[in-house]
Amino acid sequence: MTRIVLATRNKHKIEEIKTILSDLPLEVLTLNDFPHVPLLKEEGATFQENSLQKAQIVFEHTKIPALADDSGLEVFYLTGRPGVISARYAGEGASDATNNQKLLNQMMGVAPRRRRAQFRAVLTLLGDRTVETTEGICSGMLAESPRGTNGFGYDPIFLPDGFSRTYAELTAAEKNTISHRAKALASMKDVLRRHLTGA
Ligand code: ITT
Repeated sequence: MTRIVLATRNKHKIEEIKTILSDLPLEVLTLNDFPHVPLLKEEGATFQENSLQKAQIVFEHTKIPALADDSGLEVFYLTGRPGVISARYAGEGASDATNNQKLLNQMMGVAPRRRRAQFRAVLTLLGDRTVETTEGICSGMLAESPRGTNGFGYDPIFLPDGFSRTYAELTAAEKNTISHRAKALASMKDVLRRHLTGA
């Protein structure tokens, strides 16, 4: 069976990606299978750069096609922040709760119509003769306070369009139908199917 390795150490991403790819005839490995791969640095200015960098490090060390995800939340009122620094918005090693609180504090008193935000995920598949990128966006708005316990990151404060519940109040199956990651993966699955059939 064809193998790929997920170039992420985020266990929530791993769970979402594995679930969404589960109907393809692929063996999906993770960095847990390759403990010698160094920590993935993220120094790029864009999701694309970071996604490619992560895939490159993992492909270099494993020689197995690598699938990387770089993602984050973009708030229009904050001209796209936290964006590429979503994971460390309140500082290196900050918890999800601290990042959420920093963002909510910055948005305190901002009217609902100015709370538009979007999640973006950029995926890169890198192999011997392959470099493919796909992107997914999920639009919505920032909640006033955290709600829900599912998921991770900014899930408790993001209300996707068409829902009165936050990402963290959706079931995993619901989130995996509408999320930024699900959309990027839908396009990536077309790429993977082409590779699997040699087309
Ligand atoms: P890897 O680099 O190992 O993949 P990471 O968590 O550091 O893991 P990123 O640099 O791509 O990944 O940062 C993504 C951050 O954006 C993540 O830590 C969350 O804070 C946020 N994020 C991305 N997707 C999310 C989602 O589906 N739900 C909530 N927050 C998300």
